[in-house]
Amino acid sequence: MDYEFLKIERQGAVTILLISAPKSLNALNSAVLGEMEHFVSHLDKDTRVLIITGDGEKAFVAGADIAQMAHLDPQQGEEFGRLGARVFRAIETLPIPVIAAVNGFALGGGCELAMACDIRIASVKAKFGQPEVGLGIIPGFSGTYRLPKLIGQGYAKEMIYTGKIIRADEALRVGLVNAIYEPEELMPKALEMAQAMLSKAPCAIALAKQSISDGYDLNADEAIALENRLFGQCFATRDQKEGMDAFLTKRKPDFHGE
Ligand code: CO8
Repeated sequence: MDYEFLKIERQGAVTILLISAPKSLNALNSAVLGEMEHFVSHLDKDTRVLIITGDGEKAFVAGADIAQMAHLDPQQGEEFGRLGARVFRAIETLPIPVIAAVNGFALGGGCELAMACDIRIASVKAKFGQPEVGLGIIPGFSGTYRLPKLIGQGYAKEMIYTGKIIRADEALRVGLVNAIYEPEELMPKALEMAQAMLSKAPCAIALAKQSISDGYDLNADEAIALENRLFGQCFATRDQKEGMDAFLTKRKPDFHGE
């Protein structure tokens, strides 16, 4: 499918998804979200790491599209929120690592998109925030759920109640991003991280992701039981046989994600 608002680049087993709606700083309307939903559900099986970034120098994603939201009624608002939440959840539950390379404004739905990714790295020029209350709405693409989990309730509530916009160094300090880089270094660093993941066993990464993500909301006994079960599943994979044989025979493993 040809996309109007998405650009897709391939670098080996790494796919780079650029959100590209330049007239509105890559704001997410239902057309952009619809394309994202299609892209995620048709992501080819050869992709082993997905990097999401914003097209252009200024914005990752400047939020949900305010012009589209302005005239929604309560039911339409709920439906729009559901659409975004569904797309972001599909990204979050992909069985591969997803890295957000936050190149500029990540506001509202943009910050929420970054939070649905496994890992966030950012340009020093990036800015983050949940400014929704200034528009008379609340974060609607799962931000009230994910932000407190990532940075704790106290600071999440401060950000959401004040709508304040924080700089990249503050996002790093509070743990919203893993690292910040000069703008020109952002994509090379994202690709470097992706390469490190590509050298490891895809099955193991997928199971680790499932254990971390699904285990997070369980109690300790349930989370540990889940890990036990997924750990056991590793031994049903060829990747495990290959990884351990390679170690014992002192050679580099050749993983196939099987
Ligand atoms: N929606 C629609 N258009 C946008 C958005 C947006 N979120 N952000 C920017 N634009 C447009 C501007 O209107 C402008 O268009 P035009 O050139 O036609 O006037 C163009 O992009 C460029 O923007 P600016 O001229 O404003 O650029 P500045 O450099 O002056 O400012 C900012 C950049 C600070 C990013 C500014 O554009 C801004 O504040 N944008 C809005 C940020 C925001 O409030 N985002 C949160 C939106 S709400 C949200 O995301 C809720 C998610 C959950 C939804 C649940 C559904 C029910």
